[in-house]
Amino acid sequence: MIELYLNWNAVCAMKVVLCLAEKNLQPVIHHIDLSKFEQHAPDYLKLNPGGVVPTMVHEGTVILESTVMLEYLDDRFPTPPLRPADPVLRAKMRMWGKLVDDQVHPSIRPITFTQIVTERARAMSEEDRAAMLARTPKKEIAELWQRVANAPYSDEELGYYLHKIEDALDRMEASLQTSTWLLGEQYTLADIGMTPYLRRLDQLGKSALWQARPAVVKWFGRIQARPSYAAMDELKLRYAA
Ligand SMILES: N[C@@H](CCC(=O)N[C@@H](CS)C(=O)NCC(=O)O)C(=O)O
Repeated sequence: MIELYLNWNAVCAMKVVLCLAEKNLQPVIHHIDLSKFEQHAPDYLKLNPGGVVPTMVHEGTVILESTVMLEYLDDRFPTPPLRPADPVLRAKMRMWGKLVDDQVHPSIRPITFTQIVTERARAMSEEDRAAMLARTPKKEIAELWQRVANAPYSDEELGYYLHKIEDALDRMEASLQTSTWLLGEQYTLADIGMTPYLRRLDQLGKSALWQARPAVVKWFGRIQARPSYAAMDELKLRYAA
């Protein structure tokens, strides 16, 4: 049995949802309502001391970090394989994973917070916000709340983060000009890693970012046509308030 703690709207959790769907595996889902700060509940922090989703539990082992979960799933459930066999391509796959974790994810956070958290952050009383922030294990997440509540990101700052995302889109465009998927003709964890971020940008009304990148446009069309894509929307239907 695979247990997955997630929130329907968490981009990194959606990577794992996609991977499970591609492998036709049905996890037991524990929905963590981030808007109610269930990620800070003591029992959840025992599993995930960083107070973030996703968390995966398999055969009594807790696995953290979505990119690590993807490789674990491919190790334990190798059919269909979602990693290339060739070591060079496998290294490239891990480079995509690093790009997502180190560049894309941190850049999309201030954009997401600005668009969808600002109102909530400002509606909270100073006291409630201070208490919530004191409970937030990851200081970079607390900082995002502080910024959108008190010192909104400037257009220049948001432009910097968009530039980081465009850099990733440029890399995608370059790879996809000669292949169907990011690493060639095999759909892999590299494609899975990028997918929820384009979906998020699309939801934030930012799909114009890739309209001038035709290979990315076609790739995203192919991605959306895969049955696994619907698994993310199903979670939204099930859990979005
Ligand atoms: N590197 C972690 C990042 C986890 C992360 O940042 N999760 C976000 C949602 S995508 C979260 O749980 N945020 C909690 C919060 O906003 O309090 C991973 O890939 O698993």
